[in-house]
Amino acid sequence: MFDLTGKRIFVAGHRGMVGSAIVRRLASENCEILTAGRQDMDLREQQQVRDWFAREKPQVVVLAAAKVGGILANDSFPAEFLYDNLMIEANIVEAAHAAGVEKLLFLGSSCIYPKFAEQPIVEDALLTGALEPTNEWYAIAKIAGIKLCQAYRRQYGCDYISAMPTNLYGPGDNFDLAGSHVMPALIRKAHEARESGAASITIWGTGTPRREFLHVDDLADACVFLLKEYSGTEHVNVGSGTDIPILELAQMVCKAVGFHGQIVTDTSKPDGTPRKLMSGEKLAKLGWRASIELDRGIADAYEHFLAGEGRGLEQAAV
Ligand code: GFB
Repeated sequence: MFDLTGKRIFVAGHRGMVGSAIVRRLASENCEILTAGRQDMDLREQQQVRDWFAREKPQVVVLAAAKVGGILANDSFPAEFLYDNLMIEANIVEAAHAAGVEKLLFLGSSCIYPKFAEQPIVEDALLTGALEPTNEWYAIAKIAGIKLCQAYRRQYGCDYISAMPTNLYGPGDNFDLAGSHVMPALIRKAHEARESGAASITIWGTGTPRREFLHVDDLADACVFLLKEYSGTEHVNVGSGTDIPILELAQMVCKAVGFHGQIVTDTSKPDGTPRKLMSGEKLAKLGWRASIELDRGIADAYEHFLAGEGRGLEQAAV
């Protein structure tokens, strides 16, 4: 439906895990990739974003820039998670419209859905119930992003679409234990425990919440697929189709890393949503499915960790 050949494509957030995966994936699309560092523009500053778009004239935008973090970071910095994300989205969508961008893909998160949504969660479940409190600020910003795309489509006819990925992991992840998501935290904890000969690792919460994990290279492939093949008002879920309890994930990570000690739970830390398995039916009908199995994905993520790729690794014993 939409040809990327020769297009000037701006990947906002190219230094992050998602943005960098999208840049890698776009390298085989015969297009021109545009990126901007913090020194070029602060995405929270409207005038800077407007000026950059007017100067660089991108034809396609992938909005992968966001303030992101795991359950504790979300819970600890509500103002930043709400303000930064609202500003980034609003500035980019408005500047894209002003600059005549032909196609824009906005990336959200599965935490936009109600805490107790029926599983697997279909796209229609949006705004049908209360959100999970640990990440409601981030979720509200992401819901606003979907609505921005819908509003600009409705009022101006812009071809702006949204994708909602599930919990992501892979190369370039954040391994800072205070801010990270569960996968990089477990990789780091298991690795450091093996290296130091520790008897156990501690995981947060009860270990019973279930999560659906998608390797970021699969997400990047889905993003390119959606840019080419999808044009519609409704957002599209992007997942792997299966979820597992956190304790089981911890066991898989320990096996991949070669740590054979105990896994202890710290129930003073939050569990968050009990389950958020998304329905991938809409995307499957369009013709896309994930291809990286969880065990292979974990091995790949661990290899990149060992290579020192990722953020928050300064104190890690890599
Ligand atoms: O990945 P995570 O931080 O985010 O946590 P959410 C997932 C589950 O893993 C929770 C447990 O039940 C955590 O309690 N967990 C166990 C750990 N050990 C650890 C650990 O060492 N570190 C971390 N971080 N978790 C986020 C949202 O929710 O998911 C964001 O806050 C976003 O808004 C993101 O949507 C995808 O899945 O709970």
